[in-house]
Formats: sequence, structure tokens, C-alpha cells
Amino acid sequence: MTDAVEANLDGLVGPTHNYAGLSPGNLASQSNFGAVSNPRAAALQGLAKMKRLADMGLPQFVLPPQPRPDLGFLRRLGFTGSDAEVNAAAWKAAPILAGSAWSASSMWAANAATVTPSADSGDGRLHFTPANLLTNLHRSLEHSHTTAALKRIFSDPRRFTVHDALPPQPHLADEGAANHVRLCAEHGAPGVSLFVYGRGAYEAWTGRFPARQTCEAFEAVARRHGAHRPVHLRQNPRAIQAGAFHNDVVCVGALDCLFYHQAAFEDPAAMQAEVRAAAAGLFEPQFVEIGEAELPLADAISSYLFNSMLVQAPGEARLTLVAPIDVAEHPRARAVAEGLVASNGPIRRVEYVDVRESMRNGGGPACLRLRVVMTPEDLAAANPAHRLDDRLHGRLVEWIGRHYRDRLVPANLADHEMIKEARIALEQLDTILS
Ligand code: SUG
Repeated sequence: MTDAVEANLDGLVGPTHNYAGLSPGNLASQSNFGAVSNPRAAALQGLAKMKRLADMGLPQFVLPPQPRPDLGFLRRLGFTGSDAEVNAAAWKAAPILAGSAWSASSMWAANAATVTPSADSGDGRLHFTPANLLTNLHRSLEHSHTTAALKRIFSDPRRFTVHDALPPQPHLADEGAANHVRLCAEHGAPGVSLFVYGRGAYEAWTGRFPARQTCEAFEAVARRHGAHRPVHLRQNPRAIQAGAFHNDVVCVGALDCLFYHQAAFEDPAAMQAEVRAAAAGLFEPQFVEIGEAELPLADAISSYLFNSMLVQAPGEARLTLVAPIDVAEHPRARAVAEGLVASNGPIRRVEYVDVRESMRNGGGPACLRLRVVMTPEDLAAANPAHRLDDRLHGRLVEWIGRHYRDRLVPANLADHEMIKEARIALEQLDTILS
């Protein structure tokens, strides 16, 4: 056992953050299509959340935004000419493809990869498998950059293994840690990995909304990481149809506590039995299940109560739920949150963060971060240029203020000035993070 901690790696929101309605089954993305976004506020909100967690004493790392627009993608689809011509032609002929090339979706780092810490992996290294994200076209453009970025941050091969994404085939559709929960007695101790899938690779899927994760993809990830004690659980198809496009929309867990909506899993009783069996000899899981009568599934999804971060602040035995401010404004969800604190259970405190710009695309506090359990040696080996401290925070605030617009509609993205603007912003960021 070691004194490992749970670090967060958050996606910094990029300068092209916009609402392009690209994700079927993600109700917020669909209903905000075409709305005015504020990339500056979005980036500052995300950064403020990172600072909050860093100030709590949890190591915080920054995952830079990816270069957008991805004009290489548009060129591969047959658009030719100068950058400005490629962009203009794509917006004219195929706005949805153009929108995909401009999406800032890599901000949702919970989808960057699945992570197995050294205490659970076959070879004692910390393993990452970047998610191929192939269900949505705009997100399928992320994984090669994600892989490169993870290799830059976690570069020491003696401690870290960054795999390639799984082959990009529908049978192996993978959305990363948004469908993965690790439970344990303490972060450095061996744990149990809950891999939550939406469908089997060979099953006919007839749902209205896509099931983004296959069981086979997670089996492959568990195999390559050598994950000890994997438990493969099926998401409730009803939850997917109600808008839980990732399991983390209706479930979050930390240490020995699993906090979830009754409708999250296909068979909650079987889930409990399997998790208990996998944890035998390690710890006794605590299940905090919220029933339909307390909070209907539709309210759980609209409030994003379960898309909170569940963290242990240093020196505290119990957990803090870092919830979206939207929960505080939703009477029923708020009552559930207050009930948790009053119940004297595993969750001691609820704190609220404002990430509304991200929320309008279906990304709450938990979507913006990738959890990485790290030993002191892992922390020492990780790239310090990506670790958020007061100095980096100050530089990023200043950089955002200089390069980000406070108003953007998808139509602005047809303007070639925006290509230059986004490129210069990322070049400057490279200097800050090098
Ligand atoms: O994949 N939204 C993202 C939100 C990801 C949330 N992540 C987690 N639940 N962990 C998605 O659906 C919307 C983009 C747009 O419509 O412009 C988008 O990609």
C-alpha cells in the first residue's frame, strides 16, 4: 500500500467552444443547438473548477485543447484549396462536417481515456487507453491528439504506459472513463474496476439513442491493462433512452462509495452482489442508491446531480460532492444532495461549481476531468509544466482573456479570421505549457 492520491486531469476549454448539436442522445447538446456560446466564460469556469480542486489539496493537471478546426479532416473528405477555402466550402456544402472539425469537445476529459492505476494493473505501471470515441464523428477526431498529449504528460515508460486507442470499429466503441468507476478502501490499495457498457458488440441495437460503449471494448481495455478485479456491468437501456449517454450522467463513485440512480444499471441487485464479491477481502462497498420516488430519472438527468465529482479532501475521512450549480437551483435534486449530507453517510459535504457553458453541451463537473490515481513517484515523474499551481493559473487566466471571444455562434466559424485566431491562441498556449 502507498500514499497514492487521486489527481485530476482536466480538459481546458478551447477557443472554439460552441453549440453545434452534434451528439444525439445528449439532450443538452440537442436542445442548445445554435445557441450563442461564450468560450471565454467556458474556459474560465473550467479553470476555476480546477483551481478549486487544487486549492483543496488535490493534484491538478491541465490537458490542452486540441487544434481546431481540424482542416486535415475536411481535406480528407475532399475539400480543397487554401485553409480559408476548405473551411468556407465545408460550411457551405456540409455544415455538420464543418461543425465537427471545429468542435472543442476534447474539453470533456472523462472521455479522454480509461485509467488503471499501478495498484490494480498487471505490471505495476499506471495505464491509459485513450478512447476511440467513434460513436460521434466530431469526437472520433480526438484520440490521436489525446494519445500524444497523454504521452507528453506521462512520459516515463518505467511508470506509465499510454496505449493506442482500440481499433476504431463499432464493435469496439469506447468512451473511456465516463463509463468506468474504481472503488477501493484507499486510493493506493488494490481496488475493483466497474466497467459499464451500453451494448454487446454483436447485439442488434434498436434504441432511439446510441449505446456508446461496448462490453467487448472494455474487456479489451481490462485485458491490456491487466486490470485486477474487473466487473463488467450493463447500463440500463432505459437510462440511455432517457438521455444518460454515459453512465457518469447517473452514477459516480469514489473510495468505497457508489452513488447512483436506481435506473442506472440494468440489474441493481445483481450489480451490488457482483461488486461485493469482487471487493471481498478488500473492503465493504457502500451503496447510495437514489430511487425514482426521491428523484425521477428525468430530473437526475436534467439536474446532472450524479455528474458531480466525488472527492476526498486531504485530511478528511468522508467525501465531498462537487456538484454543478444547476443542482442547487433544482429543488428536488438539491433536496437529495442535502439529504445525503444530513444522513451522516459517506458524503459529508456538497460544494457547487458553475460550469454552465459546458453543461449546455451535456458536460458537468465530472465530464471535465479524468481521474488519475498517482503514487508520490508517479507525481514526481509527471510533466510539471502541466500541473496547475498559482503561477500557471494566473498565466492561463491572462491567456484566455487575451485570446478568447465572449460570443460565438456556429456561423462565426465560417469566417477565416477565426482560423487564425484559434491557431495563434494554441501556439501561445504551447509556450506556456512547455
Ligand atoms: O460526448 N458533448 C459531449 C459531452 C461529453 C460529456 N462527458 C461525460 N459525460 N463524461 C458528448 O456528447 C456536444 C457538442 C456539440 O453538440 O456541439 C458534445 O460533444
